[in-house]
This record gives sequence, structure tokens and C-alpha cells, in this order.
Amino acid sequence: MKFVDEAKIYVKAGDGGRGCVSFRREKFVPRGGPDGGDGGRGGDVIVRASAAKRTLLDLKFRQHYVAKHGGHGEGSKKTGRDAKNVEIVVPIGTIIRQAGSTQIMADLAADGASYVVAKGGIGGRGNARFATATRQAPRFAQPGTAGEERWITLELKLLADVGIVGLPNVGKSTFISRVSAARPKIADYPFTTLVPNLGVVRYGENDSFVVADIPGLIEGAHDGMGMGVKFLRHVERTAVLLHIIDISTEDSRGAWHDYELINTELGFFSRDLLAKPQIVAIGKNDLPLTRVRLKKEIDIFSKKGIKLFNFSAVTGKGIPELINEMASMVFRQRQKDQPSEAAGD
Ligand SMILES: Nc1nc2c(ncn2[C@@H]2O[C@H](COP(=O)(O)OP(=O)(O)OP(=O)(O)O)[C@@H](O)[C@H]2O)c(=O)[nH]1
Ligand SMILES: [Mg+2]
Repeated sequence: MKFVDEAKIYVKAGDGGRGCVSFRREKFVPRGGPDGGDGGRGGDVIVRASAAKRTLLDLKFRQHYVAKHGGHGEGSKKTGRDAKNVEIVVPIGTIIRQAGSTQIMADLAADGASYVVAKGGIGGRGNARFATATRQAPRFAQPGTAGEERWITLELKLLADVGIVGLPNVGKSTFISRVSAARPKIADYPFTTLVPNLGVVRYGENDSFVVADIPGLIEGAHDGMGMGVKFLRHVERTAVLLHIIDISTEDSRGAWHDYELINTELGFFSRDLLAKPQIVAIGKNDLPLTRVRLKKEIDIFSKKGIKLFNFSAVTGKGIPELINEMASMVFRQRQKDQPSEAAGD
């Protein structure tokens, strides 16, 4: 199964500056020779891969990337200034195509890899360059060449940073729909989610991370009960698991019971998955029974040394705290993976 993030952007490199037509004017030199300087280079638009980025979310908020034109040449053989390049930072693994084409322009597979998606124009030559023995006063210069422009598409295979686990119907999909643009199916019956959903969560100005919502697990899932456990492989490489528990129903067997049940299934699937850090949270804290039971449940978990979060995907209460907690664990893990990129972008 592939989860793909996509963005389509317009890139325009700067045009080269005009060459200059000019003649030397000095005191006591009646007819100076040509001294028009060359135009400067237009800026390139460059796409660069960085481990500090994980999604293409930023590019969905800004679609146009335009580099400046080169400066025009001036008299006294002064060359126009070269324009600065514009750099677009994307995650490692981003694939670039010309919009509407299937052919790959570049596959930025390594940290720091870059590709010029629009080449800046070359500066035109000034008239000083065109003087010859027979043509001592050229009255022309070259214009700069145009910078390239095109629409490109960027594509990235997403890897989940946070995996959401829990019994069916606890509100996993509702949570992901609240914190991201993902719109998975939500319903008040078990096994609504049949395939994993991924959502990109925006964090602060420049950061984002990916949350995966997988089908609910039940007792015996490792034996094939319910939807089974095969979907757990989608969260095997996440930095952290978000474990959601629902205590809102009459027949709830208590948060600790459900917590252990799910962890038993995770352990059957793989010891590594069970060893992964977990954020444990009670959902639906807007419902009466949840509210009544919450304090006692928090005490029970706290005695075991576990911080129990709580939230409502309906009112939004507790969601910012959860997002902060997820972000801090995800970014800590990224720093461990990429010590050289610790400063981010
Ligand atoms: N009151 C209230 N209801 C919620 C909340 N979150 C989810 N629900 C409801 O709980 C039901 C189940 O929500 P889902 O998000 O589909 O649950 P899920 O965990 O994804 O379920 P599966 O995909 O079947 O495993 C739906 O009727 C939701 O509207 C909440 O915070 N408060
Ligand atoms: Mg669901």
C-alpha cells in the first residue's frame, strides 16, 4: 500500500539582464569607444531535499516560486548583478516531474540532493563586446535570454510518524479528521476503517508530521479475529504510537483493561512494536460517562507511571496538548535519526 503526498507548483527563473549600449565619455577624449557592460544572470529555481522536512504540506500553501531577473549592464563595462537563486526545500525521497508528464525529471533520494527546475536566463552582452577593427562603434547590445518557466509536480511516498491504535469505535478516525485534512469514513459501528488512512498534521510555521489511522484491533486479532493485525506493519516504523481508549459506554471494562488488551495484541504482532513509546489518551471526554470516570482512570494509570491524556475530537478539548506531545516525540526521534540535521530548517 502506498500513501502519496502530492503538490503542483509553478516555477519561473529570472531573465538575464540586458547588455548595455554606451560609449566612453571622458574629458579631452573626443570619441570614446564602446563601453556597455553585460547583463547579469537571472536566478535559478532549485529544489533541494532535506531531512528536516517530512511532507509537501508547505507547497500546498504556496504555489508560485519566481526568481529575480539579472541586473542590466551599465556603462564603463559594468556588468549587471547576478540574481539570487530561489530554493524550495522538500523531504528526502521527493520525485519531480514536469506537470502532465509521467517522465521523472529528478528523484531527490539523498539529504542535500538538489535539482534546478527552472534555469535562469543568461545576461546579454554589452556593446563593448561587439567592437571590431572595422566596426568601432557598435550601437547595439544583446538582450538577456528568458528564464525557464514551467509547472512541476512533486510526489512523495509518505511514511507515518505516529500510528494510532485502539479498539474499534474509540474515535481513531475522528481524531485524524480533526488534526489533519484527511477525511476518513467515520461511523458509530466497529470496523468502519478497513484500510489505513494517513493525515498530515501541520505544526508551527514550518513543521509537519504524518499520522496513520489503522483499523481497530480486538481480542484475538493476532489469530485473525476482526480485521486481524496485518495492518500493524504500517505503524511498525513510526516514532510513537497514539493509543486511544474509550470509556464512554455503559459496558466499558475500564481503561486499564482495554489498554492491556491492545498491548497484548501488539506484543503478539511484534515485541518491537510493543516496546515503542506510546501516548495513551482517553477520547470522547465530552460524553457524561467519560467525564465521571476520568479522574479515577488517570489515578490508576499514574500509579503505574503512565501519563493519561484525555481529549474530545468533537469539542477539540485536549487536542492541542496531544499534538504538542506527538510533535515533541516525533521531532526527538528525528533528531536521533539525523544528528546533523538537529537544527532543522
Ligand atoms: N461524543 C463524541 N463522539 C465521538 C468522538 N470521537 C469519535 N466519536 C464517535 O465515535 C464513533 C466512532 O468513531 P470513529 O472515528 O469511526 O472510530 P474508529 O476508532 O475510527 O473506529 P473503527 O474504524 O471502526 O476502528 C463515531 O460515531 C464518532 O462520531 C468524540 O470525541 N466525542
Ligand atoms: Mg476508523
